[in-house]
Parts: sequence; structure tokens; C-alpha cells
Amino acid sequence: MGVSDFPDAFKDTRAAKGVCPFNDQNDPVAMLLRFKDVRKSAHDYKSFISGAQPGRIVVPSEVNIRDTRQIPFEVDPPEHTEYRALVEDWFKRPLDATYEAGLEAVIATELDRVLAKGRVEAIAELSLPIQSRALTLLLNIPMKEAETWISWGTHVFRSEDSDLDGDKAAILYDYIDAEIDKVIANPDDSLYGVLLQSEYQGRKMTKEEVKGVLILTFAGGRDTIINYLTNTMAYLAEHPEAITELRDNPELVNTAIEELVRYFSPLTHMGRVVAQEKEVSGHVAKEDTRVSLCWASANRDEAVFENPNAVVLDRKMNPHVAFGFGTHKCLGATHARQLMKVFLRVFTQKVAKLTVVNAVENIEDWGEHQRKVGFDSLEIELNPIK
Ligand code: EMZ
Repeated sequence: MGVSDFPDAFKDTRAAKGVCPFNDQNDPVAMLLRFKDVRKSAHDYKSFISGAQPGRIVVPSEVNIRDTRQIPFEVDPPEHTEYRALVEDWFKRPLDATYEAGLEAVIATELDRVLAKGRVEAIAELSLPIQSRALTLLLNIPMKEAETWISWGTHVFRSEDSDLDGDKAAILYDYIDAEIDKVIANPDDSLYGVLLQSEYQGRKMTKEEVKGVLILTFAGGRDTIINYLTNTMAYLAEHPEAITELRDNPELVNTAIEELVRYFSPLTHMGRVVAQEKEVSGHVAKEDTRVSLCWASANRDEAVFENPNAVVLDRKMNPHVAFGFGTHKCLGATHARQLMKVFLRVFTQKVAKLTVVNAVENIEDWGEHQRKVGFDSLEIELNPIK
């Protein structure tokens, strides 16, 4: 198996049962594995709610490490609808030409730096700095702020020793609290400033609500984007013909990013709390238990995707759910897609050859299933186009 192979961990269980239990900190989760069930349940926000105790829909559950409700992620309609409408336009800014040019500058600068070095560890030297510097564009704040976030490492709630690191999480919360106070003292046109001026239900957003949006913005698009970028580099290293094809045929980038994100599914699943008892593929989901919508499994469902385990860069029909589905579909998807597109474009224009020197896989443990989601480290060697 090559370094860029990401096996379908759920294949057999998806076919045999469709649902699989996972015991998460004594608050078990029934993982829904079939595309049809995942989409239907994501759509059914009345039976499967997001607005439970903050942190409970995340797997592993974060109830022990935070109280702040992430917005709009942990709110249900009708409140969700108004919150989402408040932030929707801001999260569409990545479509502006100046924003795209900003992303291009970030990626080109980082690539030039590592191309001069030749051999690097891709996460620390490319994926993390690109993700963090790109985030300054989404927040509309000075780029130097990214240095602080880079120092936090890949995940804001997890560390090397622990899947749930409360001390680490506290660093993010304290940081956001302090930033909010700074912007209250000196209003600006950053995401903080805009949210502090926004009105929800006819009154100003509270500090806690603003914090809820910011925590989501920091946490949701961090390890996911980092994994996507790193995995893409592993793929390009093992498929040099793809580098040439993407360079010669820029249109291919549009389908390629959707296919790569389907194949990698950087977010394995997201939970819901059962508000009304429901049966799904023979599993009776009891009230106040948890289910999860397994995007990674749905994205390999052979009932929907032809040749699901192959990366087909020009795949035509690709209704993947890598960004979720329904009411809560990823708010950051526009930013992520622009980043993914610009990355493929700039990378294939600058890099002639890419080799993996050493790879340490990151395998997630979901009880019965072990899933490769990315890498703990990926050492690569890059050769520039002369
Ligand atoms: C939550 C989640 C959002 C969670 C779209 O996903 O991302 C996870 O990485 C965080 O741990 O708190 O923000």
C-alpha cells in the first residue's frame, strides 16, 4: 500500500449492518455509515439535533473541556437560521478576487521558502503555516497574527498525549477573550469587529456569542485543512502524472479538489443528539443518545460512487458529503475550496517533482474501526520547475 492510499475503514460494516457502535467516554455513539442514512439524518434536524450540551455532538465529546456554544454549529433552527444568515456573507468573501490573490500570495511565499530548502516536514513547514496565514484573510486581520496560532500546533483541542486537552483549549479561549476585549476597545473591520456590531433578535451579539463563532472558525478549519493539504501532497508525490495534468489543464482543478476531499474526507464524522426516537437501518436511536453522521464512510458508499476507492480527478457525478450536508453544511467550505484550488494551481506551477522521504500515518481509533485520516509527519523533498 502506498503512502497516499487511504483505505475505506468502514466497508464491511457498512455493507453488513450500516450502523456501528462506538463507546466514547461512556456516552456511546451509533455511527451511521450509509450514504442514504447519513444524508437523510443530516436533513432531519428535528430528530437529530445539534443544540444539545455544548461539545456533545463532537466525537470525541468535548463536554468536559468547554462550555461555550459554538455558533451556528451547535444551534438548531429556528435560531440557527438567523445566526447563519448573520455570518453567511462574511464567509463568502473568499470568492472576491482580492481574497483569492491574497491566498495565492500566502501559498506562493510558503512554497518558495520550502523549495529553497529542498527537504522539509510538510505539516510543520507547509500545511500548518498555510492554514494559519490563510485564516488571517478569513478573519481580516494582520498576517503577523498567524505566528501565534502556528505555535499552537495542528489541533487546538488535542495534543500529542491526549485526544482532549483542556489546558490547550484554555489557551485558545483566553486568546479569543483577549482579542474580543481589544476590539471592543478599538473597533475594527475584522470578523470580531463585524460580529460585535451585528444584531441577533434585535439586540447586539453578546461576547459569549461572538466567542462561539470564533472558536468554531479556529477549530473547525484547522486539522481538516491541514490534513487535506498534507494528504494532497502525498497523493501528488505518488502520482507525478497528476502534477502534469493539473498544470496543463487548469479546468481539471475544479473536479480534482472535490474528488480529493471526497477521498480524504478530513472530518470523519459529526455527531447529533437524538431528540425523537428513530429507527435507522435497524438501529433504534433512543431519545438522548447520540448518533454520528459518518461522512468518510458515506463518501465511499458503492451504492452511490462508482469505483469509490479510486481517485478519479475528473469524476463527473460527485455528490460527496465531505463538507457535511443539510442545515449545518460547512460554513467554511467557500474558504476551504478556494484554498484547495489555489494550492493545486500554485503547487503544480512551481513544483517539478515531489518525493516522500518518510511518512508517519495518523490513524484514528473508532473502536471496531481504525481509519487513516492523515499524517503525524510527512517528510518530503521538492524540486522546483527551473
Ligand atoms: C468543532 C468541530 C467543527 C470542534 C466542523 O467541525 O471541529 C473540531 O475540530 C473541534 O474540535 O470543537 O469546532
